[in-house]
Amino acid sequence: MRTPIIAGNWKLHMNPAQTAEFVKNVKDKLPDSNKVESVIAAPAVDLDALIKASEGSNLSVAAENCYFEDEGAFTGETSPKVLKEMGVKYCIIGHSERRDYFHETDEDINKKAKAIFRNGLLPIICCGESLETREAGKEEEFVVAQIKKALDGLTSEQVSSLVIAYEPIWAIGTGKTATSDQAEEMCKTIRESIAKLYNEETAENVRIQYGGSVKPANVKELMAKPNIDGGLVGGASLEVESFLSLVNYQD
Ligand code: G2H
Repeated sequence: MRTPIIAGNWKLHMNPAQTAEFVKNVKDKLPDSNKVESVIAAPAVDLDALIKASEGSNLSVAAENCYFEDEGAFTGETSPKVLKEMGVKYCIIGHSERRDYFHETDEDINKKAKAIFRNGLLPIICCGESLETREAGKEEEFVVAQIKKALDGLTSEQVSSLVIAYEPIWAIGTGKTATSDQAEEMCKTIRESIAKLYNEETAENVRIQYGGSVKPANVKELMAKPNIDGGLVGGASLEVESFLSLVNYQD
């Protein structure tokens, strides 16, 4: 049985004081972590505040990005080794905003995935097609190729423990959600591709989130789909009440 995982992705929002206040308001209202894993991914500058504020709660902490080297002359980068030392559990990689604005390639994402595992963190690997690719009917081959490249060289044990977030680019921050059937169809395709690359057991273990305008009004319908194990939520994770309704979607 896969534990559902709802992760807020704060992107470039919030400061340390707002982070501490947010966590203070949600920490006692989160679901049992065996029922639903609640995660917040915050900007690197807020992680210390997030970790301190969430101590002793059911909240898991994620970074939004890291570099693939642990240390060295890489001005401005974030070390996965230090993220681990700080108490971070997950690190998002390959978000379409990073692929697009910061020119991250599938190879970078694969190197980051390996660096994340080397340091005892877990990756949340994002994938997803543009509107152009979907309109050309090539979305499945595009996403499967992204997954294949991101996972290259990882063991089945590692793949079993990671999270994949399917985020069609045309549904991000646009208010346009993929229908729950479109989301389910791609999450199923991703799972089948992992069964082919690895085996059935690995495919059954890996958790696959949908992301792109997830909100309290659509979370239940998405989460009812058999291959959708969670949500990666941007805009709707920034308000306390909204975040709480997302993580408590089962109530
Ligand atoms: C997609 C998502 C979070 P939003 O980027 O990763 O953002 O929920 O605002 O579409």
